Amino acid sequence: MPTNLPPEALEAEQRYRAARSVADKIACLEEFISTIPKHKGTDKLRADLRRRLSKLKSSSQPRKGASKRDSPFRIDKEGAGQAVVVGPPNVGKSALVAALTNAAPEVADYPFTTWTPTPGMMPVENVQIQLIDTPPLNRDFVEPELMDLIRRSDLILLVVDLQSDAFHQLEDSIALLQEQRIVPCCKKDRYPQGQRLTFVPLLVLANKCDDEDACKDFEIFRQLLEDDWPLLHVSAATGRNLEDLKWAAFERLEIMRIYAKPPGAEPDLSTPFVLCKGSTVEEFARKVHQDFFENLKAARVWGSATYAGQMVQRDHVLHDGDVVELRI
Ligand SMILES: Nc1nc2c(ncn2[C@@H]2O[C@H](COP(=O)(O)OP(=O)(O)O)[C@@H](O)[C@H]2O)c(=O)[nH]1
Ligand SMILES: [Mg+2]
Repeated sequence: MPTNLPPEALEAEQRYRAARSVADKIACLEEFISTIPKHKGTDKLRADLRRRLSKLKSSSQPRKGASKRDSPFRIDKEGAGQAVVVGPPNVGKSALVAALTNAAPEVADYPFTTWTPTPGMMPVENVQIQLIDTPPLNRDFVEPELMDLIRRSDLILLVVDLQSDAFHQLEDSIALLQEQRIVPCCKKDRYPQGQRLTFVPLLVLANKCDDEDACKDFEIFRQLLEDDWPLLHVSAATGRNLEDLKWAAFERLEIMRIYAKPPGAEPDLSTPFVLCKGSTVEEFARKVHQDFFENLKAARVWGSATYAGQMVQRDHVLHDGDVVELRI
C-alpha cells in the first residue's frame, strides 16, 4: 500500500477493512477508491481495487442457474395431470417412470441415484399423464423444493418395496409428508379445518411384486395396514398391473374426457378435452372457446344423456366419454 495516500483515503481504507457484510464492503470500497488521488503512482492500486470491487459485486448477485424459475424442481404441468412418483430410496421409482413413460431416468441398485426430478409422459389411452421421478424422501435432508413440487402436484404416487419393509416405508413416508403439511386427500376428515395443510390425492404403489410369493407378501402388507389406503401391487420389472396403474392414476386425478362434435360432422375421438369430474356443459364450452361460453344457446349430448343426441341445458353434468355438440 503506498504510504503517500491522503488521510481521508487511509480512513476509508480502515472502514473497508472493518466492513463485515458484502454490501458494506462494496460501499466502503467504492468510497475508498473515490478518495485515492489519480496519478501514475496509484494506477496499479486503483486497478487492483476496482477488480476487487467487481468481484464483490458479482458475488453479491444471485447466481443465474440458482434462481427459483430455473430450478429443476419447477416443472410446468403438461397433459391431463401431474403425478409425482415419491418414496424411500431404491424402491423402484425410477424403474416405474422408465417403464411407463418416454423418460429414461437412471435405475440402479444403490440409493440416491436420482438427484433431480425427471418428467415423462405416460399415455393412458388417448390422454397423457405427466409422471415425475424424484429424489428419495429422506429424513436427514428434507429438500424444500421437492416438498413444494409435491404440494403443487395433482397426484402423489407413493412407491414402497414389497421385498423390503413396505409397511414401515409407508408409515415413514406418510409421517415425513405430514411433517411438511402434506396430507393425502383420503385422510382429510381426520384434520380439523383451518390448519394450513395441503391435501393431495395419493395412491400407494407396492412395487417389486414380481411373482406369486411377492403377491402373498402383498396380502400380508395389506392386512397389516389398519387404514384403508388406495393401493395397487405392481412390478416395474415384469410389468404386472402397469395398465391398471395407468387407469388408477386417471381415476385418482378425478378427470374425464369429453369430445367435441361440430354440427353435422363426426366427433374427433382421438383428442378429448380433459375436464374435472362433475363439470357441466357450460364448463366444457368455456374450455372449447370463450365465444361458445358466452353465446351458448343449447347443446346435444351423446353418452351419458338419457337418449343419444339429447338436448340439454348449460348446467347439465357431463361424464367421461361424452360427445357434446355446442350450439351458438
Ligand atoms: N425385482 C425387482 N426389482 C426392481 C423393480 N423395480 C426396480 N427394481 C430394482 O430396484 C433397484 C432400485 O431401482 P430404482 O428405480 O433406481 O429405485 P429408486 O431409487 O426408487 O428410483 C434397481 O436395482 C432396480 O433394478 C421390480 O419391480 N422388481
Ligand atoms: Mg431413482
